[in-house]
Amino acid sequence: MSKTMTLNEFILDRQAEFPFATGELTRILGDIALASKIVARDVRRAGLIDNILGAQGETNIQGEEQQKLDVIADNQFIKVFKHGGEICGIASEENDDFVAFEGEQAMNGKYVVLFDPLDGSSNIDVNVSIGTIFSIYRRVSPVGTKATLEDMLQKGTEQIAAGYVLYGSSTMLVYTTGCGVNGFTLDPSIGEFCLSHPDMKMPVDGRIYAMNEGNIKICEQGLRDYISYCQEADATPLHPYSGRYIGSLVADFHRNLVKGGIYVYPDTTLHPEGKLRLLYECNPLAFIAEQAGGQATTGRMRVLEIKPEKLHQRVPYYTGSKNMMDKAMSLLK
Ligand code: AHM
Ligand code: MG
Repeated sequence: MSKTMTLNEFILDRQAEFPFATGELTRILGDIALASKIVARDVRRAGLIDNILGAQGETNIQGEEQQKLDVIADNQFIKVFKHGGEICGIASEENDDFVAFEGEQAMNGKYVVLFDPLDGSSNIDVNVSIGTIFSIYRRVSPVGTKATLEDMLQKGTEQIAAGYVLYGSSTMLVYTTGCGVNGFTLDPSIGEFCLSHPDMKMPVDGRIYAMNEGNIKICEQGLRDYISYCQEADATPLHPYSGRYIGSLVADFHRNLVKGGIYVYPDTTLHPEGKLRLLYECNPLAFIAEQAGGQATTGRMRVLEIKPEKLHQRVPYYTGSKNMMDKAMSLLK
């Protein structure tokens, strides 16, 4: 039987692949794993504990109703990052502005983390999979000063590492540092993430499409044509494709990463810029998709090459298996 490899052991083993191998990234990933274990524990017991389920009673800057678990997860990640010492600032879906950490140790931190603490909020109360998405950048402002907006508004191509945690039937952490994608499953009996999905590759083809088809009449004709193509009975031996839409980006993305598929959240007349946020939803998953052999675009351009203009910028989003993406892009053009 092969030896179980924990996330910590794996990160230490791979530390040399990281361009600035000083141990800091190792500690940041360790912090993310720690915070996500605490969030996973809260998610697992959500229905049993008072004051965890339901709406917080506030809306975030994007006008979306915050759930209590959104806020609990956000606070948990910020707490861990603040105490870690490697990070000079963060930006998250739940905070209107970015947060520059105070204090000498934090200002000497070389990294920023952008994250969506609990993605798929509408699924929290109904016991459906949700996730955390994160993206790590090296700061562009001088070390020893406070983090700036410019540290946050970097192109996705500048990501040092990115990943997600899926709170599903098991809890999984999947990440990349630009040298492939690896997945770890939380073994609750020992409280450790263990390597379960080494060197993940997104199948080149697939037969699953994920889109909120309630939006089909308010999206562009090219996408309507693509969805019709997915539904054709005999266009290829894989047809008709299966429609699967969980409504939690992390869960839909993870399924497509494992089985092959395409995920689409387009611009619509309701969401003219798209719905998903570039910095802490689209970019991290685009980095993982590309590292696994898949693609991620806005329908017009590669997501990772967009120069962000604002923290909560939205973009149309298409990501998935290479051949499915090629077909979709050809119809959009
Ligand atoms: P959230 O971060 O507020 O949860 O919003 C993002 C979510 C994605 O996880 C999901 O794919 C999408 O919004 C679902 O939107 P819709 O309900 O419009 O289909
Ligand atoms: Mg989200």
